[in-house]
Amino acid sequence: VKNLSLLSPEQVELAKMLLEMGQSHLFEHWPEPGVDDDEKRELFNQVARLNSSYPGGLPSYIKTARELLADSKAGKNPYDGFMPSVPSGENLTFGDDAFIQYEDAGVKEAHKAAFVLVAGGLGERLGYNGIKVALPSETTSGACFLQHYIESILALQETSCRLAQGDGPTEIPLAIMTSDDTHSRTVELLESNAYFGMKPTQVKLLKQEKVACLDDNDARLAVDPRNKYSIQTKPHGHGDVHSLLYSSGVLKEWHDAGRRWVLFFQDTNGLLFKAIPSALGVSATKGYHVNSLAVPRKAKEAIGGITKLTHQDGRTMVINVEYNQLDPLLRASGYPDGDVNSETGYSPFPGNINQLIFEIGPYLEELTKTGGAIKEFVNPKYKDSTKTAFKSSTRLECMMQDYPKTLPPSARVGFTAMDAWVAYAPVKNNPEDAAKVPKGNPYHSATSGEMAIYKANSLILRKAGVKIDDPILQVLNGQEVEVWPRIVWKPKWGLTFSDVRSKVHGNCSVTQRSTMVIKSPNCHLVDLSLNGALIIDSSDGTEVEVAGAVQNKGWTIESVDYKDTSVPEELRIRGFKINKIEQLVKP
Ligand code: UGB
Repeated sequence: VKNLSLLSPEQVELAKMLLEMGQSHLFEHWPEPGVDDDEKRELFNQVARLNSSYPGGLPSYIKTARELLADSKAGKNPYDGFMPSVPSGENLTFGDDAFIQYEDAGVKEAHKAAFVLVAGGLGERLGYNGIKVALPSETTSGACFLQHYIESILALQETSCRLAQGDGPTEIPLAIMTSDDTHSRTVELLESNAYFGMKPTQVKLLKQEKVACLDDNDARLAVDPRNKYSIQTKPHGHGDVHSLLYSSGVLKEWHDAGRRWVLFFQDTNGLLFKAIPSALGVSATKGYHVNSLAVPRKAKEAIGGITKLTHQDGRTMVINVEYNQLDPLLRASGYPDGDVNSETGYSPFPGNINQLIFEIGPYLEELTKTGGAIKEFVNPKYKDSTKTAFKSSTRLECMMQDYPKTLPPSARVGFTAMDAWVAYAPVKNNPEDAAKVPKGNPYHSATSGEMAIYKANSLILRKAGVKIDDPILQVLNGQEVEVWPRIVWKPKWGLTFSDVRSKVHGNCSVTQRSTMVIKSPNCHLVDLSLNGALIIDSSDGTEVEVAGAVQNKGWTIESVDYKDTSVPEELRIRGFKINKIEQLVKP
């Protein structure tokens, strides 16, 4: 009480709220006024931040935490009463007629879209010291993920706006969710690279705040072990993106500007934009309010499964069930073997890749009701079976793909499934963990993420009529991967399959040892026979024709050990580096 005199009227109100919410331990042992006064006020500054950044404030956070902790103690299953089944969705095959039609529809629609990159995670599983969006998506061109994403959005923008002929929005905005762990390094990356060609005003950064940690089942807020005048905090998860888009007013701004779609994506998937146009076309054609991109998923693979859940009371929803929950849910629902591969070699539940497309109108309407609050969960590690004490403090968490959980059954929620080779190759696992992945399951490492880009580009060119040699198998950082020719192109050259097909002519061929980098948006390959390295580099729009035989020593792949600290970390984690021995540069 004596310390109250140190506080502003607003801070006094916060102190009362904390008392009412059973949080007096945060200040009841404080020394007399005159000792650590600034630190005491700082605690209340932190309380104010924690209170304002959570929908419903701290009282709501503490109340939800008590409920979820009680459920967890009682061993309540969040899926109680629900029966899982395989949902139906749109299955696309890259390059066939339906795919091309959806791509065309998606590209037309894209100028009415806005993109949201969730990049607040540190990527603990990868263990990389920098931010993940700064990692090269592949080391042949060296373009980092953020550059690749921005150039892909700009390519979409250019084509889509040209088709729209001034009808509707003329720019595609990008919002990036950051956190204290990633914010300043993301700003630095953008600023030191002139926003990779985007207008700075086109990019909005939304920083997520961490949430308070909890010490016990009564949801007593945890005092930071390093500072008794501070509450310990941890990340709340990517689900924060919804409340941030709402509270910042960004979503409303997009809606008012006539935008129709918002597309969410993750920090390290170099294939994603090959799948975006067609998936957006599916959303527009089918009128999906929520569309999740999915890929075939190996049973027990560490990605969520898209599942139809039917409750005893008749409610149904199509939702991601996280990988650690799908197997127990199936076992409890009459599938004694749990999550197992079917005769196709894959789990019947498509894998969620957390690429989500929402229609803005219904999304904004829903957020106006919920403030963007997403169903949360808690995952305390208990000391013993009495479940009364935790090994370390816990916190509430939320996931962006849980958004449909609060939607009425009338909402149109679907998914679009595509082969993984064209849609999903994230960089999430460190070399050691990747090398332990069961044979046949994807590694999701920097090695596999890069090799997947070469494979996808090679297969796309094959479909466009180029003769591409088969890959060789190589073991890099303990992972056996297919090494295809290192073919990469700028998004402006080959945004869609139709674009690629229109730029390949006659009998072209590429050997496995070859490298091809296409930087020119308007380059045509005519009867090209490549055995070596070829760089086509004129960034203006002039037409370049590359024809005939190209033969040189080329670029080779040299393996490096991830433990070799003389090699830069971003190369070490992929287990190889590229030796640029000889190349032909055109024009
Ligand atoms: N992220 C944030 O922006 N803020 C946070 O607080 C946390 C993360 P992870 P996760 O695609 O394989 C998801 O850690 O959560 C960003 C799906 O839940 O890489 O383990 C972070 O920067 C799962 O269903 O993934 O698993 C990154 O961009 C499955 O689809 C993104 O959120 C899985 O991804 C994902 O964070 C997958």
